[in-house]
Amino acid sequence: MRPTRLRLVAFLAVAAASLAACGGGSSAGAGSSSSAAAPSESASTPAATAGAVKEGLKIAILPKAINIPYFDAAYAGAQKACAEIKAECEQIGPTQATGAAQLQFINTVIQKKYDALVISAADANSVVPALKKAQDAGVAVVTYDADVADTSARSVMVKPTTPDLIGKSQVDWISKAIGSGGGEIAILSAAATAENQNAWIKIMEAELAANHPELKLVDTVYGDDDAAKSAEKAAALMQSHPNLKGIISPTTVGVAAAAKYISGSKYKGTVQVTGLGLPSEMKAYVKDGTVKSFGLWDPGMLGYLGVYAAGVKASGGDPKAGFKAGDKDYTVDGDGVAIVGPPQEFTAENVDQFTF
Ligand code: RAM
Repeated sequence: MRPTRLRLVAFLAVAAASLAACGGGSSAGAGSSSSAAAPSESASTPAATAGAVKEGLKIAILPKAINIPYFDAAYAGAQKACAEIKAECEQIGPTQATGAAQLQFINTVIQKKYDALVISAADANSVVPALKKAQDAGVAVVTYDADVADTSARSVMVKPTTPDLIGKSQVDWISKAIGSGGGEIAILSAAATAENQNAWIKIMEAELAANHPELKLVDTVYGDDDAAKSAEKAAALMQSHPNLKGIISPTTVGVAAAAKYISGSKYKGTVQVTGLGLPSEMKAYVKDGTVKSFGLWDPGMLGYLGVYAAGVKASGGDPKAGFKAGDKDYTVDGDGVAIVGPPQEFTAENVDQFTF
């Protein structure tokens, strides 16, 4: 994705509109028309859009882990949606981003008889039986951010944008940052069990092989969405690959940790860092020159749409037929996936314009 003035203007326009829809706060909305990835938001009402949402629903939001600003931003969007549909919303979750740690929270949702669960799966496989148990107990299950491997374990999945665009954009950003000389690069991911990062890595590998002979992917390591572990992995990459020219980190925790480490090291200026980060966490590193550009979408919209889809399901409707969130209708594809909109590229010039 090339940063164009047009794209930024379009993004900001929709962000302003979504901000109004999300009621302000710390969330601006992502989602603009793009030839690369049309968001599934639609101006006209799809014929099959699912109907009304009951009031008074009890909805649990379960991120991969709590204490991650990305998921707090997603929860802010969820809370806004809960206020609009008059639901009782609560974010619950472990401090470590693992499927095993999420299991006890899924069980709590069943025991406490929540009407709906909106979950970002830390492990695409291991949470599936518990989610099916939740569905059998009458809990409406929707995934956001990171999906499960067995799609029958959830109703709708709310994805930020297409994996293809997210993967290719990150390769584009590292390629621009390193320049035509190319060199060795590595990926610093989140958990090896996460569906979202794994899908993006697969696309990055294919894109590198097909279109970037100047870049050589020499390693992929996992920081498990833990800041300290991610920083250690970034440092270890430099030891194992002294000629490394760049790190792509497709996780907000990982990219901030890698940028912080490189920024304070002798590698600043020779090792480029990019990936998926929050403007609020990354602005220091684009301003000090460690990072030339990075990207993301508005996490708030994931929580916002996730709650609406869950609300429809918990009210007896089928969000797979399309659903309304705020004043917009969203279409859902054959895999049950709703897409928010394209990613935004952030640079030193525009990073201050974003509030998440
Ligand atoms: C981290 C999480 C999340 C991912 C973002 C980009 O916060 O791993 O799942 O979508 O990064």
